[in-house]
Amino acid sequence: MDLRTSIILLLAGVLFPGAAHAIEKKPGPNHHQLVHISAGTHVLGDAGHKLNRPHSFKTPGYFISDCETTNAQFAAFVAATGYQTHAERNGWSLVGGEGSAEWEWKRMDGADWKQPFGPGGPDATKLPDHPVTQISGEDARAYCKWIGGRLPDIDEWEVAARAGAKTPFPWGRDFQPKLANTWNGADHLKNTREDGFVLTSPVRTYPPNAWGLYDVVGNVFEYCEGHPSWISSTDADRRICGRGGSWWCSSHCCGFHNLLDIGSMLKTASLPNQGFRVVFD
Ligand SMILES: [Ca+2]
Ligand SMILES: [Ca+2]
Repeated sequence: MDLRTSIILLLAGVLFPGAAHAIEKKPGPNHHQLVHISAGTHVLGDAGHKLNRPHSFKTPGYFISDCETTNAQFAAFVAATGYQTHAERNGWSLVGGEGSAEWEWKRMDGADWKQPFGPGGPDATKLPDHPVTQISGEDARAYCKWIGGRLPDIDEWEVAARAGAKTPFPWGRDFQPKLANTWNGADHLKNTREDGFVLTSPVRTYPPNAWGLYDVVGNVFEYCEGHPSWISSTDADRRICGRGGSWWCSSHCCGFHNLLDIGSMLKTASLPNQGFRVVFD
């Protein structure tokens, strides 16, 4: 890769007191903007969290995309390779949204990454800066392989998403509905639109974390490699983890829109709230 280094000085201290520092970003392939995560040992998890116990993680360092992979980026992959996603090969996928019961996902014929909610719904080709969705974990891996990267490990994701924070959210201990794209409202029958979006939002809409990563909480769940110890070896073979929650998550349903929770789903399944970001060594 021919990567030119640029320095972006982000006044992160305005949003995250005490966190102001120079953030090094460099352009990667296919218009990715990469944040360098330095070598070091990090303490992750939380003593009060059942699924993500305190543990230390040592890394030699890596680069990670500053935002979720977009429809435009995925379209370039498809144009170059002719790749067909799981949902395209199946001819259907699962959809949900406003007007649904809690946890309700319905089969929709014709739903795929280009039409994440099926024919007549939003057209992803007209939303180039929204995160790509309706791609399976294996589809995401195929994109990463094409571009010379890989998915982040669950701990690599947490190091980058926390950016030094010890709290459940990049901005502190309490959820702030206007700082991330999640589900606003008491249920999925009605969205109160407090954060401005019912479904996905353009990447980089909300303030970044202290290291310049956007949408680590909300917008789309992000596929990660590796599994916590509580996932059985059988499940680990057929499932893939996801982190950070999504536009679909609220405190009443899902609730994984934070820096600590770790979800998982079948690695061949696709959803309209599931995406990924890329890591480069
Ligand atoms: Ca929202
Ligand atoms: Ca996200």
